[in-house]
Amino acid sequence: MMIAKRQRLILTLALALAACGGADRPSYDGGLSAIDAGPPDAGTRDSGAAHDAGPADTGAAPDAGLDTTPPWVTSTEPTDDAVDLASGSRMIRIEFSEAMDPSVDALTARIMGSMSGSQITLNVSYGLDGLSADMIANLPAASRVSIDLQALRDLAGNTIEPSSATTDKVLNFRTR
Ligand SMILES: [Ca+2]
Ligand SMILES: [Ca+2]
Repeated sequence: MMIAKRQRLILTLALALAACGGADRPSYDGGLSAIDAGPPDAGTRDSGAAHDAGPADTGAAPDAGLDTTPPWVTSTEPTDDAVDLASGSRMIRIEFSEAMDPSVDALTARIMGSMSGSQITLNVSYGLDGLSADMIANLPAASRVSIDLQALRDLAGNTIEPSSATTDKVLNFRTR
């Protein structure tokens, strides 16, 4: 009687353990022989981490998948639509919601007014964290300047979306 009861208990434990070890068990990483502790997902396996919805990689860390969130501009200096700015050499700074692709290293400024219709190329220099971009522009007097920001993109290649800092994705200002 006691033995039969014990066997039933063992069987129940074995069934419970089998139910625990399903698709959620961490798997070995093919690249670095480390256990991938990340949650499994519906993505495609690659040669790196086992549970990975993103592009092929060789890292051991689980991959959160492709970044499809567009970055946006959080602030600019000067602010969009600023007027009455001093002419001459000036630092322009743009700050972003996430790190940006530093390979986009030039923007075009269109200038209307005293130098009507001219364009200048601005060399873009990013902060170490990629969250800010600086450029120096030599601004003519009595001009309207517009810098199109649509070439900028995050590290996954998403272009910027409108934000309160730049509703039209173009930084505009005027010099006196
Ligand atoms: Ca993004
Ligand atoms: Ca604007």
